[in-house]
Amino acid sequence: MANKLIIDTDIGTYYDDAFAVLLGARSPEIELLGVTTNYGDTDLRARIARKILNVAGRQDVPVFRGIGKPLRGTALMFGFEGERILSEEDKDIKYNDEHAVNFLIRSIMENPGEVTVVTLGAVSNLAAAYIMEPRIAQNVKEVIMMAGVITPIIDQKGVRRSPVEEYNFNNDPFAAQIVVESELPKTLVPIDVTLQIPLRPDQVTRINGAKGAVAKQVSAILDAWPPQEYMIYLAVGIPTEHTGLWLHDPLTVALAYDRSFCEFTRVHIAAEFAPTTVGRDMLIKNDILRTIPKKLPPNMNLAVRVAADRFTDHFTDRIVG
Ligand SMILES: [Ca+2]
Repeated sequence: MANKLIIDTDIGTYYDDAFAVLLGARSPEIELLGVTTNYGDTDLRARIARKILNVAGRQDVPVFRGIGKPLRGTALMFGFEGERILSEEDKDIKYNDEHAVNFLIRSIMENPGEVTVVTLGAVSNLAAAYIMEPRIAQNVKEVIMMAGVITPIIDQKGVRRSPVEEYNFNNDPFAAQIVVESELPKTLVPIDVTLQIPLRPDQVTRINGAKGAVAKQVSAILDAWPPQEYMIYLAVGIPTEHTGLWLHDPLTVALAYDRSFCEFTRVHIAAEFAPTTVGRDMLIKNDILRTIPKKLPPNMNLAVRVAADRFTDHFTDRIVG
C-alpha cells in the first residue's frame, strides 16, 4: 500500500520546495493526498504549488492554502516568488477552497495510522491542527520536518557555514515549540544534514539536457536562481561564496518512502528560546528558537547522516524521468 502523504510547504522563495513537490508527484511509492502552503503569501504559494503539480501532470492532487502569519511577528517575502514557474495565464489558477488546517485534520482523522505529513517550511499549520484536534497525534503515522539545526557546521578556518537559528523553525518559533513539545510522532531532518547534499555539477548538466516537462521546469528554476540567491543572502547577511544547490526539502520528502537515505538516532530535542548575538539574525534580533539535544527520554527520530551521492542520484533520476 502506498504511503499516504501530505506536503506542507513554503514553496516559492527557495528553489528546493518546488523540487520536493515534483519529487513527491513523480514517486510511485507515495499516494500524494494534497499539498498545503505555509508562511507569508500562502495564496501565491498555493498557486505556485498548483502550477508545479500541473507541470508534473498531477492535476488530481489538491492544493490548500494555509496560515501565512506567524504566531508572532510577520512573514518575510522577497518579491520574486514564482519566477519561472507562474506565467501571465496562471494568474487566476485555481486551487481548493478548504483551509489547509482543516484538510490536515480531516485527512489524518479519516485515515488513522496511514498519513505522513512532511513539513518543508514554518510549522504554523501543523501547530494549529494539533491545537484544534490534539487527537491527530495518535492518528497521524508520522510527521517528518525539514527544520532545526543540531550541530552547526564550522569550516577549517573557524567560520560558521550553517546557521544556529534555522530558518523554518524560526519563521514561526512559537509554532515550532508547540510541535516539538507535542505528542506528534516526529522525525527531524536538520539543516546540518541537508547541507551535505548539494546537486553536483554533472547532475545539473543531466537535468538541463533532459527533454521532459518536469526536467525543463527544474532547469528553468535553476536558471533563475543565482540572482535570487544573491538577493536572499544579501538580505539575511550570509556570505555567498560557499553556497550550493542543496536539496533540503527533496530529501525530507524522500524519507517518507525510503528511510535508508539517512541514518537516524532517537534523542530528546528541546525547542528553547535563547538570548543570543548572532552574526546574521534572519530578522530575529534576540531570543531565537534553538533546537538542543538533551539527556531526557527520546521524543523524536533525528537524521544524523545522509547517503549523499545515492540520494542526489536518485533525485536526478526521478526528475529526468
Ligand atoms: Ca522550504
